[in-house]
Amino acid sequence: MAQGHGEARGRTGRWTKGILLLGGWLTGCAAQSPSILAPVSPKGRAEAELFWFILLITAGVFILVETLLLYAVLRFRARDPQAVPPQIHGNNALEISWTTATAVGLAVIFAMTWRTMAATSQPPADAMPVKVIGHQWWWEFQYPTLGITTANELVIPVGQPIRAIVTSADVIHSFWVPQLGGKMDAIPGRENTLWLQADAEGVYYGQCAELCGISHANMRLQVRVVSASEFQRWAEAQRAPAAQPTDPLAQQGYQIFMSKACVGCHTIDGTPAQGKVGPNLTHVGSRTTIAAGLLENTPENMARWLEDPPAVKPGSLMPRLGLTPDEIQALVAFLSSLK
Ligand code: HEC
Ligand SMILES: [Cu+2]
Repeated sequence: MAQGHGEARGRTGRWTKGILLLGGWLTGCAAQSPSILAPVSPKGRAEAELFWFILLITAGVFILVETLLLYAVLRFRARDPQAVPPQIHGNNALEISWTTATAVGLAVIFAMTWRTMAATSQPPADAMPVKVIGHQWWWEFQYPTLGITTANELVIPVGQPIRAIVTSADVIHSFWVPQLGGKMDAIPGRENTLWLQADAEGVYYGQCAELCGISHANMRLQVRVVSASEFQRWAEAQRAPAAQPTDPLAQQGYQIFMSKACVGCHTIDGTPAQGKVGPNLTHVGSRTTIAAGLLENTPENMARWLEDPPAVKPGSLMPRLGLTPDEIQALVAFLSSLK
């Protein structure tokens, strides 16, 4: 008796623990990771609401159908295996009513989806344009009205609607920042529009969402949402040409940069380097990460990257350039000075 009681308690305990774990996991997902269920934009909110609405309808249908099914199975089960049940055709009234109910349910879902799409597919007219260009395996951001080009970290003012014009320089990518709303394909030769707008300051993580080659999973991005005044300061700093290196090591790094293949692939505004293959490095020192969110932007990581990019990011289109440790040290000093 006592033993049976303990066993039952053990079982309830396991169930409780299981439910708590599941609940914790679900809320954890919603609260911390970049989840579509923790939206911080008008578009993301509309989409999340649609999701919950459809989930509610479909969960209701599921529970109703499963309950009726269980009821029928139990209530009408064969008690005598030999007996042949009555052979009936069916019930026209029932069949017509559940077909109609299903059609009405689907029509409601269709109408709600249509409404959400219509409300979110275009940004407001006063939106600030930003060109989002997918590259294997990094993101380029151009602000045509501000004359700024940067990479992998999109900085926007809080509350400001953005018209993201999404395209690609090579293969098909997909721009996705879950908390700011749905994905948008980045297709070469085509410009797709996406409404971005963030209600709260903070950093929102994104990721390429279309398999685009070997380092697809290493094609991350951040949207850094800042106050209007901070954005103003950031934009002014970004618009300025590159800082002149002052300390001797950084000056040496500048010379190395300008004499190597770097100039063929990278632009540094205000210098002869005007390459367009890789990220614009004019203010690379102001970014918090390098290599599309793979590495924190520290001197050690910059050195690691310059030594052997494909070892950090498989398939990297920046090749290993055979730099000596001294050259790397000087280049790191120069690049870190480009705030
Ligand atoms: C063949 C073209 C090419 C050459 C040459 C090249 N790079 Fe790159 N570089 C790239 C590409 C492409 C990326 C983006 C890699 C990625 O994130 O997938 C990159 C990324 C970088 C980054 C990281 C930037 C960021 O914001 O993530 C730095 C720093 C950099 N290169 C410096 C250099 C230096 C210094 C040289 C010369 C020694 C050089 N590169 C030569 C193509 C090139
Ligand atoms: Cu991609």
